[in-house]
Amino acid sequence: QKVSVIGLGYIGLPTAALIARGGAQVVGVDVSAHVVETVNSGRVHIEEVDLDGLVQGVVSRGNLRASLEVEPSDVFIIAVPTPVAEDRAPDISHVLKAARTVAQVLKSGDTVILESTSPVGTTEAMRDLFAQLRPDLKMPEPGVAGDIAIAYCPERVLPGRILVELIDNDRCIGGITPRCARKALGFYRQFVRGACITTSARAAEMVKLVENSFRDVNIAFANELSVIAERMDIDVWEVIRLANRHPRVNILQPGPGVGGHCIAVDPWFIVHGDPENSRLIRTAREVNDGKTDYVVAKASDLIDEFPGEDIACLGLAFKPNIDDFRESPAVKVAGRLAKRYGRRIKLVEPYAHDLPMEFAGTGAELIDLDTALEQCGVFVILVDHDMFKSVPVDERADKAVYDTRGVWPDQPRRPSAGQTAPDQA
Ligand code: SAJ
Repeated sequence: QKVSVIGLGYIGLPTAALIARGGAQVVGVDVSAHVVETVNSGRVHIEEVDLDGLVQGVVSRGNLRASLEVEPSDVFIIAVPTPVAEDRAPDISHVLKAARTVAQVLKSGDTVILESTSPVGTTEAMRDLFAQLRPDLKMPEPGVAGDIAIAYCPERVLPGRILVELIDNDRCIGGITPRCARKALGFYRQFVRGACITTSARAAEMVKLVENSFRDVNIAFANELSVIAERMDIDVWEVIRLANRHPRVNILQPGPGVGGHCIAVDPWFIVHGDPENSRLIRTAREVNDGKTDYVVAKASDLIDEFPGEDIACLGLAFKPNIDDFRESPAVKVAGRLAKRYGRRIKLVEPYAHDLPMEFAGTGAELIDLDTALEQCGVFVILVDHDMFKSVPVDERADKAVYDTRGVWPDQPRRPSAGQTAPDQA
């Protein structure tokens, strides 16, 4: 069996490597010569737990190689980016471009699976494109077997756990026809341990969008609560902890906004598909994006109470304990503070080797946590890395802290410059 994976990104490369480990001949196709060279030399261009060893193994055994060109295969998996444009419209141009290259080498008996997060109707659009480019092939239709099988099968893996979740998670497999779904099911069965459940391509497309929108709406609820509680002078973390003792309540955690490239993006695909009826989903997006502006304003208020003191921004990653800074609200907040306060801003990020480009020319610098505790009087906590949780209260009792993640719940309030501490009065 020969499998081609188009797009060697965060999903495509781990998927290609896993299938190769199962013994198939896998060709990973990418538009970047750098990516192709890196993979062919047995190395990886992305950070993911255990991926480097896996890729090195399958490349050295000859089961995986990378190429700039699509080759004839039995199965094609398309895993290319589907970003949103400025106007929030989904951009499926990379999917259609990949489908065009696949169309050139398609033959009877092949299976084409789209894995990219896509607006509802994209898999059908892909079928129409194949029909147009390859009139010699019979397309699958209700009641017609067709010469090829076309399916949509979203991934739902969590960065940092991709290799485990690719195998263990349940998969939802949407066929253009039930027969197509069964063909794709046979393929995934070879390496997925989770349940594989078949449905239509349109339903499967919507399932992926709905999963991430569900999370976005629930995070928005927590973020809205955090603002309300702050105005009421109530500790939101305590409220959430206590409310979650109810057997049917499970409130998520507030933060400085929602990062990553899925949860903050996918809900727009639904909103774009039916703007009139997606009021809650749209509002959740606005609440989560608005939380980032709110945090910048609140942090600035605190900083202005302590003129002349250095400010430590703790964390830049988009979530705890990972080294992924893409679409990170922490980078947005710290970046805006750095533009405003310049060299007073010190960044503490144990997972960063260099300063992200957002900080170029601002004078902000990376320092370690111990130095920050020695030098900085104001702390803005943006990411709940385990390392930050380890600072005991006596090491930070004299700091002014704005904690967006509830990392230091026992932090005493520091009186503003000019005010006297109660115990010194
Ligand atoms: N976040 C909060 N509060 C929370 C939980 C998360 O503020 O209580 C924030 C995080 O800090 C982060 C953002 O949300 O900035 C997203 O993080 P995440 O851990 O919720 O999700 P991702 O983006 O790493 O991965 C998501 C997952 N989807 C769901 O959990 C429904 C993953 O399963 C998907 O495969 C992935 O999106 C994707 O590729 O679509």
